[in-house]
Amino acid sequence: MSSTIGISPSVSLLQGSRTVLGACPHDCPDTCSLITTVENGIAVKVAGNPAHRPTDGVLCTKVSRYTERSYHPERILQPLRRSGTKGSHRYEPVSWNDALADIAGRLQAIAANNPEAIVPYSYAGTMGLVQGESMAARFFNKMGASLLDRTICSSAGGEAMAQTYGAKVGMKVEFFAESKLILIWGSNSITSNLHFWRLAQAAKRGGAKLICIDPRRTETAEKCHEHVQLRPGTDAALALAMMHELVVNDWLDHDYLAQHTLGWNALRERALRWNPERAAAICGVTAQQIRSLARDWGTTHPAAIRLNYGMQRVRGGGNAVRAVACLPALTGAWRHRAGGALLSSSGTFPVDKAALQRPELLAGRAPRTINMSTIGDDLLRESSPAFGPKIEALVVYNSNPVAVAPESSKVVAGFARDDLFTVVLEHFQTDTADYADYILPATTQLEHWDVHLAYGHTDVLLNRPAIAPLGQAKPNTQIFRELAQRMGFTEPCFTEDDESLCRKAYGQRVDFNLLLEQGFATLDVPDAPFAHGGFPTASGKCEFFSEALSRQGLDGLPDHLPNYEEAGSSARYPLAMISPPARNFLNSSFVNVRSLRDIEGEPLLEIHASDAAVRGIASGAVVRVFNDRGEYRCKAEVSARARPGVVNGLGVWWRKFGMDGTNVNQLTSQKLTDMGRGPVFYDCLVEVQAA
Ligand SMILES: Nc1nc2c(c(=O)[nH]1)N[C@H]1C(S)=C(S)[C@@H](COP(=O)(O)OP(=O)(O)OC[C@H]3O[C@@H](n4cnc5c(=O)[nH]c(N)nc54)[C@H](O)[C@@H]3O)O[C@H]1N2
Ligand SMILES: Nc1nc2c(c(=O)[nH]1)N[C@H]1C(S)=C(S)[C@@H](COP(=O)(O)OP(=O)(O)OC[C@H]3O[C@@H](n4cnc5c(=O)[nH]c(N)nc54)[C@H](O)[C@@H]3O)O[C@H]1N2
Ligand code: SF4
Ligand SMILES: [Mo]
Repeated sequence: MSSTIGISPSVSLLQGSRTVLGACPHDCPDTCSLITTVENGIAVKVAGNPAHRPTDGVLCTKVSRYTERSYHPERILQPLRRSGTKGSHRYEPVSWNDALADIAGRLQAIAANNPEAIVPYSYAGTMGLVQGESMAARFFNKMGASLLDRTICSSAGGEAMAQTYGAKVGMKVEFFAESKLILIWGSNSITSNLHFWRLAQAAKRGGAKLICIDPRRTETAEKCHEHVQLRPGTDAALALAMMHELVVNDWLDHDYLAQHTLGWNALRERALRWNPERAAAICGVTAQQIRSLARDWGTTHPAAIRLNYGMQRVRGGGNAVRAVACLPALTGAWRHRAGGALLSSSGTFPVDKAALQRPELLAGRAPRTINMSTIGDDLLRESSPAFGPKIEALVVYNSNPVAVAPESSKVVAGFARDDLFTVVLEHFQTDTADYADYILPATTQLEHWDVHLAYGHTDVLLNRPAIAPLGQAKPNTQIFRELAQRMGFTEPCFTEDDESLCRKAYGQRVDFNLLLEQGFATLDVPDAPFAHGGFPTASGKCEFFSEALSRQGLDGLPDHLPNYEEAGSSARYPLAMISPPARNFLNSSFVNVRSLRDIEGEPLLEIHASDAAVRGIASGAVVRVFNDRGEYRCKAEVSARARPGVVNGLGVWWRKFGMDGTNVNQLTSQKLTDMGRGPVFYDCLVEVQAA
């Protein structure tokens, strides 16, 4: 290999082209290792790295077309200043100098009065630790701006994991390939966790049974041996009834329970109240299905659960994840390396957040926290002692809240406020950029440094820039560096460069030379992490009973909490709507990539034949989907993917590409989950009419 610094010189010499090792930046569990081929300074191809085991040389359709996104003719390549009313899409080019000077001046004026009136808004448009919360966090910490509670995706499940296992940790993903039973629970792996699906296929070839637990008959559900098509928001009831069966049939690992769990007696008592008939009535499946599922779980070894975030986007989402996460301990599944459960592996990564974010820049201040999931309401709030100052400025990066945040009518009204100063760092003129005072051109992953963790495997990845920044684009870090300078922030940490930030992220805990050489480094994690207990909880045990939850006044044991908007509870809005990801988009990213949008066609609502028939809706008809929060037009597809009483509105389209300039979040609510303060996108009642 010699000193290839992640670039292959042999290729470079022979063909005038070179390859550069990178990492997929998108919010996907798989965090693939990328090989970008560059010819004459232009990236011509992005491929999966065959040397990286989790990637296995394969990328999803979206990222194999990455050059189409990076060189998109509509990339924003110079700073833009608004020249029309908000939302009117009228912008004029402006120099970096003028843009930064004006932005710094505006922020300084607000900060002089109260810096908490300034709010950063960001999520995982890139999961990079450097282009995410490093220089940006330093900048907002120094200013004393409001903090952002980054809840929009996984905080209910994350909190549930923390209160059960102690952190977001679980099985090593590669060993799913050796399991004999896999429950794919609240996850459409083929769409959103493709590399896990390849492992599940390997297990299947080895004789494993695959069972999918999902209200939608997804492409994943179709390819499993069984599909338990429950109602949304009923997973805890199902898990408790499984426990009931494990107890009455004594499919328990008594030794594991005694040594490595906390609260078994109490959980056992609770489970005994959940016979399969009771759960069946709630879940909308048969008691026989539940008995069979429990028998499979209780009698097959090794057995594993791949749960994903789909189940936690409802009121009781945290409880649901906790209930499911308990199951492997009942049967001692953790004893085998191919047994246990995995929601997210991100808690395994020893990231030195403080080195990246420098919380000491807060200098003793404790700014208020804004929850990103209620940005609609919060942008419309006046100053008050409880809330703090009215929000006067928003700086958005790595996120598209106008499209992805719940209850869009409020979000749009908030972003449209004339007295709000909004800066958006973006690649494209997204729905959110439409409301910006300034749009600043950001680099893509092909153009900047970054270092990554993953939530679906346990390898650290390094991303090297493959090409120079396009146009006048700058990395997020550089934009915040230059803003910091104009704000007069003189600490040396505001001049640290990206490569140095990449090194800081893991410090000595990961071999940076190895990252430079091969693009990834595998963390040292035991094959069967909890075979002998040792959970990272205070007790060291799997906590069925959580003292911490109990102290917060919550139930210390997992339980079924009905949805806020429970199916059958409203005559006006009788249908439950879920809005899971579309296969060729990644949240709202890629919606503007023509070839991918063409595959998705139009915004779609899947509806069961019986629900369509009573409403006179034919497949292909344009429908109005509505509730008290709003209305959304899309195309109906009468489809066996929908169960009776549940419609599937596939997400997350850019509003401006929708039929009437809206998307599915027109209908979702800003209520929050039982734990983790997360959004409840899939806890949503609607009615549907032919338009
Ligand atoms: N192609 C593609 N890949 C993606 C994404 C994308 O948008 N597109 N999004 C990425 C992101 S941000 C994330 S967080 C991850 C994971 O994203 P997730 O939101 O977990 O997405 P899915 O894997 O599609 O799993 C959701 C599944 O849960 C089902 N579901 C809905 N409600 C319930 C319920 O109450 N109970 C149960 N059991 N199932 C339910 C849905 O029908 C769907 O099939 O995927 C990432 N990968
Ligand atoms: N109804 C409904 N709504 C949902 C969901 C759902 O299932 N249903 N899923 C939810 C989930 S799980 C999530 S995670 C959120 C996701 O919501 P977001 O985190 O907002 O994700 P994206 O929609 O992908 O938007 C990310 C934006 O970041 C930009 N970006 C990417 N890289 C960079 C960079 O390096 N610099 C800068 N400045 N910008 C960059 C991209 O161009 C893109 O516009 O959506 C949530 N919304
Ligand atoms: S989106 Fe996921 S599957 Fe696709 S390349 Fe990125 S990490 Fe891999
Ligand atoms: Mo997400």
